[in-house]
Amino acid sequence: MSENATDHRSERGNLSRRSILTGTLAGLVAPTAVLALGADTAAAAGPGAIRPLGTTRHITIFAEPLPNGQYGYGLTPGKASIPGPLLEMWEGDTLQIELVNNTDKRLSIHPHGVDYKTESDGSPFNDSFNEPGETRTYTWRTHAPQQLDDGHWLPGSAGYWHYHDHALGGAHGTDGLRAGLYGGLIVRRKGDILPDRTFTVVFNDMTINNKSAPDTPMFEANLGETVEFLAIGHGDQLHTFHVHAHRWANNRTGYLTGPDDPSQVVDNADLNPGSSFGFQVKAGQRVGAGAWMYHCHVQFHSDGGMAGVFLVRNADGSMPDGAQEAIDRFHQHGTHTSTSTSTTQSDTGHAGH
Ligand SMILES: [Cu+2]
Repeated sequence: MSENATDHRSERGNLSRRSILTGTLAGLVAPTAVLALGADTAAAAGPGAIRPLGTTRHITIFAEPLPNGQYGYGLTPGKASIPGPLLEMWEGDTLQIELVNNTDKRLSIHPHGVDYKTESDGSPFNDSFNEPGETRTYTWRTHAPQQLDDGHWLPGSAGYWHYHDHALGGAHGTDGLRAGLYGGLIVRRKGDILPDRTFTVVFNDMTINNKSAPDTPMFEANLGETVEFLAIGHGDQLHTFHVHAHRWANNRTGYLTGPDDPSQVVDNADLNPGSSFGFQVKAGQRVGAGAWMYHCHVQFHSDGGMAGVFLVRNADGSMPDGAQEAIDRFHQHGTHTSTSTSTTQSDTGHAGH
């Protein structure tokens, strides 16, 4: 599996054992509390109700320097990654993040989509950041949808969100973002389908997860598995996110609620800086196992290295016919097919044309 993929399968089939924070955080959460929370959260969404329900959890995140001038967040010292760890919450949860700054730079962590006070904003503007070597706690809260007395609904926190530095190098964390200080944040609603695997895909400037083809992450799943993509945009470029042979509803979950659900079905969506979305698909459904491409559909971006492989293995995990050959071609040729003079051909980390 790619380092940017989160494998949920070991938790599947016994949802009471599934932790809301995946991977190495699993042991931090009382599983029964997660399920009880979901029930209480739904019950709280009555007219006018604002009930502070949910589990408060504490995690520690380490911001660390990486090779080549990059930086990353990690859950364990020495294990920082780009993107940082996928964080998951249920609506109603509170997350207290102790951010340890193991760098010699000022930095922070700033979330999208959740509730926080100015001191947890993560911006120098609000004097909310870690000095070099400093440890600081940031608190993120979430809430369920709320019905108003007039019958309208205010949104809950559920969504495909993200977090990032907002202080390295300036007021907006521009240097930190460029260097890799970002990650995915998913807030789920009670009843949401839990995927087998989650892939965090960040279009950051002209890279995917700070890598260029053919070094971009290869996301792997087995035929028929429920795969979740969390797509995030950063940097100075406008992007579009496209996956071959798979499509989703352009709404909160990617699923339709019924045959008459008017949500637009897409296989390509805007992924501009600061925005994010997510969806789930059944890997290879109706199209079969194989090496499928995902890429930015701005042509000089895909030609410039913003492409990768979504490998759908056979249901038993074996390689589908032709998949290895496709992957080999991807590695030999990268994604370069254009000779246009407008194509950016920096070739950083690229194989030959
Ligand atoms: Cu692009």
